[in-house]
Formats: sequence, C-alpha cells, structure tokens
Amino acid sequence: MQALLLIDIQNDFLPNGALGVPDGDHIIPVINNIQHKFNCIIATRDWHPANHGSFASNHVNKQPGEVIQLNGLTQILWPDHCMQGSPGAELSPRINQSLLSNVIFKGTDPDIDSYSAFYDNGHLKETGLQVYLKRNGITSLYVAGLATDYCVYYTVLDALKLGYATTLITDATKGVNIHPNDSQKAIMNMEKQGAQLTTSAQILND
Ligand code: VGL
Ligand code: ZN
Repeated sequence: MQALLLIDIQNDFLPNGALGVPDGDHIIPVINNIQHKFNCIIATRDWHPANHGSFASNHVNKQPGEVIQLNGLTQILWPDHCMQGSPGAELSPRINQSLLSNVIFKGTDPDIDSYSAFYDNGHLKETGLQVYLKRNGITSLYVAGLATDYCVYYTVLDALKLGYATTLITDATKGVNIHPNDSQKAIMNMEKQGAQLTTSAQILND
C-alpha cells in the first residue's frame, strides 16, 4: 500500500511567507493534479511554539542563517515561522485538502527542531507518522512538498532507514537553497541512499 506525503505546504513556506521558498507555490497545481492517484494522503505541518529554539529572535544577537548549538545539536536559526495558531502555519488554501487522510504536526518542542516527518532532529521522539503508516499497512511512500533541502530531505532519509520504499516526486518539491546547490545536492544524496526519483507526469502515466 502506497501513501503520498505532503511536507509542510504551509503559507509561511510559500513566496511572501516568513520563510518563503522560492517558487514554492509552483508545486501546488502539480500536487493537486496527482492526488487522485493515491488512496492515502498525509500532510505534515511545522507547528512551533513562540519560544521555539530554531527562531533567531529567541536568541540574543542572532540573525536568521546563523548556526548555533541548541541542546547539543547543530541548529540553523530561522525567521519566526509556522507559529502555532498563526495564519502562516495554515496549510495553503490552494492545496486540495479534501483528500487528506491525516495531518502530522512536528516541531512542537521548543528545545529541539524537527525537520523529518518521523522524528525530531535528535531522533528522540516520534511524531506519530510511523504508527499511522503501520496501522494502515503502508510500505511505500511518495514524497512531495517543502523544503527539498530540509524537511523533505530528512523525511526521505528517515523513511529509507525505516525500510519504506521511498520515491521523491522531483517536480513537486522546491528548496530553500541557502547555498545555491543545496537542493540538487540533497536530491543526489537521497538517490544515493536509495530513494527513487519520479515526476508527476510519470505518476499520471502509471
Ligand atoms: C523547514 C526550515 C525550518 C521545512 C521547517 O519545512 O523544510 N525548514 N523549518
Ligand atoms: Zn520550522
């Protein structure tokens, strides 16, 4: 059984959002077009409390983009984003939500970030995604969403480690690219670790 995982398609990650991914909105029609090909669609939401340790604003004299040690883990600091209950944390109203089977919230602990949809960045706590996938007999994951070089990347790596057959839909993801080739490198590494690559056109052909 297959599932489509839609990572963090939230207002703050779209152009004009607090942490807008360049051309992040381009993936929305692509994803809406392929949803009917899946029986199970799961969305994730980055869902941070206001005092989250990944926000530069919660540290003295720190700017977004700077790197710190946060409770023993290397942490890139971000602008305030996806604050619990804020409009920026809503799923984009342009993404079809009528076919969603479940929504997984992540990044709720102020002391640790959570890029992967499965665990926090220290692999200390599960988000509940794995339990849901097991309960529904899902063994194969198609991954799309934002951002290629952060949440999509770490979700795909964890999925592979957990033994899921994992496919990245390359035209249904966009990256932050703090460094120009970050997304390209992330895709190369996902493939090296065993991810399959496909396109929305390929999925529509199957
Ligand atoms: C993300 C940076 C910070 C993402 C989330 O969804 O890729 N990136 N929080
Ligand atoms: Zn975040």
